[in-house]
Amino acid sequence: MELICSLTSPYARRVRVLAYELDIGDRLKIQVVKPRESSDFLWTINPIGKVPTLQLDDGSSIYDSLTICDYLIATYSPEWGIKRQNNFWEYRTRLSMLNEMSDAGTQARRSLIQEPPQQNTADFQLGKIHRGLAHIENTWISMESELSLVSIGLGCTFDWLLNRFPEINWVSPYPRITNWFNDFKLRQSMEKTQIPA
Ligand SMILES: N[C@@H](CCC(=O)N[C@@H](CS)C(=O)NCC(=O)O)C(=O)O
Repeated sequence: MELICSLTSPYARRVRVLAYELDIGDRLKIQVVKPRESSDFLWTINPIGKVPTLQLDDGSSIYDSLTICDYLIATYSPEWGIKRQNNFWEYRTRLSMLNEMSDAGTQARRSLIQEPPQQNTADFQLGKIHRGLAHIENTWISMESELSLVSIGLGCTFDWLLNRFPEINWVSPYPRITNWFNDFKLRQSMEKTQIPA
């Protein structure tokens, strides 16, 4: 199976991190593309043309990132998933919120690189991310003890924010997330999938 992805995408990184955590990293071939410059190819395997897209050996495709993660867990380590889903709806809601935060970050970046930069639009989107992080900081009780798609998603999203918006202080307003992340980023799965400089 082959993961069509970009090495900077927080959505793709969560799939790559999960693959290492499931100990199937070596079975996942990686094909790096730039989604907006690879439409002819991407559209043949995913009509939406986004990464990550997982192409299976039989030629079929699976997307988006959460569906790919569910597929990898169900196929290679169903127990891994079950143990980590005590409250299924809370778990899915957290995953959705992390997706929305990455979506908001993408929108904010697009607004900021416009000429002239669309600061108000960016601020509106960045507000969603800050509210999301504040919510996590204050209510995700089990963050420090958990290894799940949620913690993998948070690690990938937080690192992506640190990289994409270095001018924003993500650290001091969220000390608990920062402390947790400073440990989490040392996991082999995170180190092997670091965002390229
Ligand atoms: N919900 C999707 C989002 C994926 C996504 O937005 N990927 C970006 C790269 S980070 C992309 O492919 N953008 C190209 C486009 O918007 O057409 C997922 O979780 O996989």
